[in-house]
Amino acid sequence: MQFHQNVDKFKKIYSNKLNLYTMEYFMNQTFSIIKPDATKRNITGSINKLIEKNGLRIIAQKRIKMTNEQAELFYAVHNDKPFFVDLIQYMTSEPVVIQVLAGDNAVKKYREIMGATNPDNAEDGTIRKLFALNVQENSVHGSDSDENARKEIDFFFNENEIVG
Ligand code: IDP
Ligand code: MG
Repeated sequence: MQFHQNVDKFKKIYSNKLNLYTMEYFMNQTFSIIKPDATKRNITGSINKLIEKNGLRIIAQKRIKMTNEQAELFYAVHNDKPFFVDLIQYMTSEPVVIQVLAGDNAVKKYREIMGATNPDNAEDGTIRKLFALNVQENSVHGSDSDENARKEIDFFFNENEIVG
């Protein structure tokens, strides 16, 4: 009896701790793409420099050529938009660098570092203000919520490729 009670108690504490760690782990990661306009112009290092200078860590990174299927699934929320077909064509036109970034409030922080979707509206010093060519060729993607960050990371990375 005593033994079982202790086991239950241990399990309860352990699983609460695990949830806390898991929540913290998830809340501090975001998914990033250095887009075709940037890989084409050979400025992935300049973008990474800004990411690191602003306090985020690149804890996973690989260069891929996105397939049509990957791009269509990844941008499925935009499939009713007038720019969708062009967007898929663009995202598959050149290699991209996909990344997992870590740091406090990584999602929000990276959106700030990136700047507004349209570089004309982006703040000075942001990646998009500095490097984007136009509203489509805007150099980077960053997740817009913790939930989407998780989905996007899981879509492109295996757990053993993320090595904080
Ligand atoms: P975000 O990348 O800032 O989150 P979203 O609205 O999610 O912006 O759009 C996804 C991507 O689709 C943009 O980063 C950009 O490449 C492209 N895009 C968004 N709006 C337009 C537009 O009005 N014209 C052309 N491309 C667009
Ligand atoms: Mg978006």
